[in-house]
Amino acid sequence: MAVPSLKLEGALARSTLPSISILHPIAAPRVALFSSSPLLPRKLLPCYISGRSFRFVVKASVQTASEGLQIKAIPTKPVEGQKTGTSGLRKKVKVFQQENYLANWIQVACFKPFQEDLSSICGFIKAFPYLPLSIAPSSTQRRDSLVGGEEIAKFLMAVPSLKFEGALTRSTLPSISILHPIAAPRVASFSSSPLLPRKLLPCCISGRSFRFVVKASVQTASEGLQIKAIPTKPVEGQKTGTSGLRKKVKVFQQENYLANWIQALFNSLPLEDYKDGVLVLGGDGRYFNREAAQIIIKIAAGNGVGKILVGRDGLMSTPAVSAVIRKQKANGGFIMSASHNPGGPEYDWGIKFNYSSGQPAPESITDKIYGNTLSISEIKTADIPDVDLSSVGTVRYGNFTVEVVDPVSDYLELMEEVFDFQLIKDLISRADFRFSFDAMHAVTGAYAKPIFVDRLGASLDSISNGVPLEDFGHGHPDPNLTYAKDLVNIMYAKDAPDFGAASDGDGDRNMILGRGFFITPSDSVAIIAANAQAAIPYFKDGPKGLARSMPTSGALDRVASKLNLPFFEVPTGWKFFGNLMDAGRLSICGEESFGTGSDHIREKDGIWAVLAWLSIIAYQNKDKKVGEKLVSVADIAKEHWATYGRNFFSRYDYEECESSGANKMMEYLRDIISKTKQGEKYGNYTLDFADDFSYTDPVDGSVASKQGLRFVFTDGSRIIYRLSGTGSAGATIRIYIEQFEPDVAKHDVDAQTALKPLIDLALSISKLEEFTGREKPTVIT
Ligand code: VG1
Ligand code: CO
Repeated sequence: MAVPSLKLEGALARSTLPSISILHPIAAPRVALFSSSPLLPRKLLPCYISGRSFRFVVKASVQTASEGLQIKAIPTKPVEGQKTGTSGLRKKVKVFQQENYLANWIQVACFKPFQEDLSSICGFIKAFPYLPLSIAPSSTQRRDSLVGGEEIAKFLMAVPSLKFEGALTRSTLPSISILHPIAAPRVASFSSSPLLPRKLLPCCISGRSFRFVVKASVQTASEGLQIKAIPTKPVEGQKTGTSGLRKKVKVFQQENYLANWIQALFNSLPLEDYKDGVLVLGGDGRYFNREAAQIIIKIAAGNGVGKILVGRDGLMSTPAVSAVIRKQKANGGFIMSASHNPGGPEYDWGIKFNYSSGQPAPESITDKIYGNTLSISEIKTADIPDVDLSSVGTVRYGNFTVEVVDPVSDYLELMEEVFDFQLIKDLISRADFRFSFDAMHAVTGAYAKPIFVDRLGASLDSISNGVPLEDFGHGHPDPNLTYAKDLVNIMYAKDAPDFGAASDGDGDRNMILGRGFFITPSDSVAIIAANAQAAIPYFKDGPKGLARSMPTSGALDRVASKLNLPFFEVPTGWKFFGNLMDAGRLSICGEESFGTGSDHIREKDGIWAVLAWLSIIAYQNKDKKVGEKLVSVADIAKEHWATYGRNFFSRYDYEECESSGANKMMEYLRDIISKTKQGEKYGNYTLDFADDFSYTDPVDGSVASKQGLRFVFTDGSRIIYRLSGTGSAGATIRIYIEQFEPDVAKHDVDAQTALKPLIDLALSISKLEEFTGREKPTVIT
């Protein structure tokens, strides 16, 4: 008070205490004038201390007993003319004052569709920013809304298990949102913040089935955030591979290892791409994610990011991060995952960065990051406490906000737009259809129940390994025939379900199985593309174009040519599809490595693929009566082969070979390729050409070279050799083998049998055993 023209703002609630700040009159000349609002009910008047040169505004809080909530059903009659216009329902105040006029509209517009459609109520709330006026009115012009606010609040309280979160100050009012209890089961508990003194309990009105949490706004001056510059030194080897940076956990645990890479990333981005912007943060739940999340949050704050949206418990699948970036118009996002690589203190960790359309960072950015990791000298980090990620809510430090969000809701909403959920639900609820999903103890565990069980009516026991664990239950969360053994056993057992699927660590891969029948990922994308227009509402106008990674089989090419669609062949890694999608030239694409997806986001999407298959099966069986034989997964595949021919395909993986042997083998093959001539004989095959695949992006002209060694024969058969770019130790050699078979009579042959001559040829050309000492592959797909 002795300081001339100093203003001080504080609050009564525990949650607002950290917000107390001294605002310099020049730096922040105005504080919110709550006390001057004529709309505040008298009993909730803010405390107000005023001196000539000093003012202290204390915000009030509300607390009601939890059992006191009585719900009345009031009979009413319809009133004509309540049609909403361009922006809500507008009438003279006198009209609204008629008995039940407003009440009728609220009941019908908001709560009738509530069971079916949460989005309509959210839309309503967004259109009604002054909703909590009865609690915290803030504007003189809205006096009449005060009545509305009170009435709406009563209706809200009558809706079972609805949670409502609002804020006291004018500036935070538009942020009020209704959180669905399933989509967002918990609201922030401010009281748990260690920063809040006990005596200042948060405001809270609570009913048995309704809770109203009033958050006080935190208005710290930006000066409140302390940024430290920590000196650091470059570390070798932080070059990103096919999909982000992947190393052993122990490597990431070295001092500043992760921090260096994150800072190098900020050093590589244009300032306007993150300053005061929004970034998303999610992960697959693996070991080290908790520590990593705090490091990333602090460095983001230290570099001037405005807001981080984090999945609850740090969880969010790769496709969901992509969806949230797009939906929330974020500048980008981090995914803490080494995907299909195993997790735990002795295993792998990884980090990926996605850009503003949700796509994995292009090589132009990842190359820059790598360059910056070699010259880094300082890490900018904010001096803030670890953020509690265990419940949904918002914390603010100066101009920096961390919002913990439900990892499922935005993603689920998108899936409901893409697919006909009723069609799928009708299939799943049939007594003669059984479904099994294996989340492999990875991130899709968090999505499987809300989507398959709660929304689509699958039984709870159709989900296995549905709880994300830090070490994936000692498993290798890679949905293939070797590592998803549990599901394979279920699907090849005597009384197997009709449909089985699994997803990987971060939820972007999928494996599709029928009863005793494996769908290769190369066939899967082709079958989805061929059926999409009929079975999936998102593609009702037909796909714009199709694409596959180079080693993926040519099954998709045949669909593109039959449907007369633009077609693209890109290098391995999803980042190559994004430009084509942004340019509106590509809708459906896939990789042989169990990745399938579309332009609904910019990542491959495991759950999307499962829903796509369920849609196709549902569509083909929609007129089937109980007792009639259903069209099975195998029927769909065989029918497809009969129409397009079958591309036999197999991949041999030799994991964790000695790097030097593997590199020598690749050099040896490059040397052979440089000497090959068209027309040369390789056993029964005649060489068309051999090369090291190179790709020029048709949108931005960027070139990616050395993307895989190919031997292509005159009958279209191919042998491809690549080194994996996602391993964390040694080298993984992948050999891809493909042969086309037009003759339906030969379609039932086992792929390994059909491809035997070509596989033998692949091993002999490369002298693989000689170079690596490996007699057998680790995984055969
Ligand atoms: C592998 C796959 C590739 C996929 C990549 C990331 O890469 O072959 O198709 O895009 O993993 O998938 P590589 O370089 O190991 O062959 V994921 O689900 O690990 O992010
Ligand atoms: Co993955």
